[in-house]
Amino acid sequence: MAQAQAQPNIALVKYWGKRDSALNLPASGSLSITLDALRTCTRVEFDSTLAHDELLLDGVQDPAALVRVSDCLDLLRARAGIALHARVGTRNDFPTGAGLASSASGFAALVLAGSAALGLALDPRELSILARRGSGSAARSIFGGFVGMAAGERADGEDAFASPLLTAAQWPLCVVVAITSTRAKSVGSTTGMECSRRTSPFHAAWLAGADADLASARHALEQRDFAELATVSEHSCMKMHAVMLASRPALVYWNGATVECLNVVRALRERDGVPVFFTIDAGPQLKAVCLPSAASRVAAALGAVAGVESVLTSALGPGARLLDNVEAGR
Ligand code: 2P0
Repeated sequence: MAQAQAQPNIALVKYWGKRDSALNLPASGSLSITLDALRTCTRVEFDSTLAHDELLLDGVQDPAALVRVSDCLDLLRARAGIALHARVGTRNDFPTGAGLASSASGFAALVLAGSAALGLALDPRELSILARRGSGSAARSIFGGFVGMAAGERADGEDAFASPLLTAAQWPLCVVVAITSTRAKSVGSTTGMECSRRTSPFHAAWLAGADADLASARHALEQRDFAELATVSEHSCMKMHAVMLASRPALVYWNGATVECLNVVRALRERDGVPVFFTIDAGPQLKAVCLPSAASRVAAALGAVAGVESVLTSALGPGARLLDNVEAGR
């Protein structure tokens, strides 16, 4: 038995599209920040009396999630040469499946707890590769701070893993999340990105621009250039949503409050000189990235937008880690 904690990450240069669905290989690299304030705790216990894997997600059985969890556990069992089934309990202290990257933190915590429970001593790169098999964005939540995800070129995916770029302490930015709906999204990311790959006329252009966006974001990190990071992050976000909107059927992850939050962030920066930019994922929440000195002003402005249910402020956080004493998944 082992327990692990992981946090969601938010991509600044986005991942939307795969080069291989079976191995879950991204078609382009991405760059993310790992949050501190949203947490997933997962407990994995292998038990010889179980006839199949069991999963409780926030205390409730979830057959669809169990299939993905079992597939991921199969990879760990194969590595360990062990056929035992497992009892998995996982809890999020934030809404699941609502564009807050619960699959990222979930699969990062699962592979770390599962590998430890089986006595596998995997290095972070191996954990990242295994987490990627569960969910592409989970490869990044193995690490804290700023994280780069390589698309890789190999057919076996062994070069498609994440690695740390800067620690949270090296550039302590803040993220203000404007929660505009806590309902689970209607089209999940895996289905949505496959729809975009097949049908969006903008998909090829999206992939063609990824390396330039990654280079700009890496340069911004090296220089701690907030303005450059803001420009490339908003551009990557808007291009991804353009790909989604041009898919058939159209993928519209925003609601009215999302758009109003976007306008508020742009006005704060362009009219008032506040160091803040936005990013939005496959869900209606807006994430505003800012310097810590601006966090309370950004939170107040977003909290005043009609339709914003709540606002959550987070620092950047550490990567996935094993826990000793937390009652995860009970
Ligand atoms: C990202 N997203 O880079 C992008 C931006 C959502 C929008 O990675 O199919 O749940 O499990 O690999 O990891 C969400 O995708 O998708 C995601 P799968 P995942 O953060």
